[in-house]
Amino acid sequence: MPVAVSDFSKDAGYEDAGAVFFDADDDGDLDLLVASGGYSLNPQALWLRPRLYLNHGNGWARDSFPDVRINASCVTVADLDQDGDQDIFIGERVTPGRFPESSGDRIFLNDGKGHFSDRTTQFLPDHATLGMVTQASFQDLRGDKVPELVTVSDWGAIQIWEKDRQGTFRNASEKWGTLALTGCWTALAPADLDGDGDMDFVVGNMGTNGQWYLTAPQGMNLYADTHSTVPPVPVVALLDQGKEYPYPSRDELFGQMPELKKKYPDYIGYSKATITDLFSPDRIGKMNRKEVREFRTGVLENSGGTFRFRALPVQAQFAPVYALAVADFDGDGKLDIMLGGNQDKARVRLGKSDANLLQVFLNRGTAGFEYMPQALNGLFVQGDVRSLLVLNKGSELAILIGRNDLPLKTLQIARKR
Ligand SMILES: [Ca+2]
Ligand SMILES: [Ca+2]
Ligand SMILES: [Ca+2]
Ligand SMILES: [Ca+2]
Repeated sequence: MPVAVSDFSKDAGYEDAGAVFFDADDDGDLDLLVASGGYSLNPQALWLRPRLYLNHGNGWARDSFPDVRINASCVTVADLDQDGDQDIFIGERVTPGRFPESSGDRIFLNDGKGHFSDRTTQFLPDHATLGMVTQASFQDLRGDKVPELVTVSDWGAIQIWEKDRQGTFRNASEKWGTLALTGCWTALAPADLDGDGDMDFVVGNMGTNGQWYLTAPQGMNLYADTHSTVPPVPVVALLDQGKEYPYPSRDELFGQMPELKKKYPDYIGYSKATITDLFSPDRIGKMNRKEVREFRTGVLENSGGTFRFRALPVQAQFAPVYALAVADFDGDGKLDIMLGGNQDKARVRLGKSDANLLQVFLNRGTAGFEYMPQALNGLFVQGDVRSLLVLNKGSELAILIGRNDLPLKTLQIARKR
């Protein structure tokens, strides 16, 4: 079947951040929604518009979609109003130019024919508290056929949102035990990992092989004045024995906040300064504060209404994870985990991460996940992996690997029996 690509080609200039195939117009074929991003763009830029492409059998054509601008990170669909058609959630990574601010997440309802309307204020009025969303998934965690919204975020918690009686999504993270799981979460993959019938998740994080963790394994906070119109200056504070020390050097910070120069005329004074020395309680109280207490990539195990976090083995923590895949790689009937990641373009002081050549962790049941040595898994995939997709082909698995600025790579894995 020939597929016309003209509308796709026309839109090739977008920086796509998330996409999903689903039957938007209920005609039995899959349509495509694509959301894009761009941190340095004007928040009203046309490049931040999500696009709906309808499948017309012999080709694809861009169709109408609400005219919104989102610096998107992810797109996911589910029937949110139980009327039989698929509705949409688009997560926003961060407001363009205003890290760590983010409030652009949206919910769109389907009228059954592929016409969508922005219903965020009705279904998700508290969406600004989702934080800097990186991935989202709708899953029925309570077994009542009504999906819950699960999100992970950068500098924030793993969040679970349940619908209340009025049909509005409300934050239920405390009940589910994920409120304190703050991290620089990058990836989320739902799967029933222990085979007990309920949904568990793999969650990707920055790992423990970075300068931040090595300096401050207890965690860190992030402060920024986001209430004014000037671009915020985010300040990372590293925790040490209950005190918070600014991560930026004196020159780095004072380059952005010259008013502090008078207070700390020399380096020695600055080296002992804590966040509460730098900023008044009044100013701190008004700041947007975020935190990270968990650096590790791991598994969220669903145990009847609460989630328990279990970190994956130390090898999983060698590099930041940006892509997850779950499949039975060794053919023993239990779901295993593949991790991809790395970060080549990092700030000089933080250094680049390239320790992940694609890793496999085999499911050993109650014994947890076991690292499969690189020499045995046969994988040697370099680069910044940003997406992993596993296609089941009987006795073989095909793995599609999306990397930054590199061509798509495909691997075939023959499952051992
Ligand atoms: Ca369709
Ligand atoms: Ca619906
Ligand atoms: Ca389970
Ligand atoms: Ca397995």
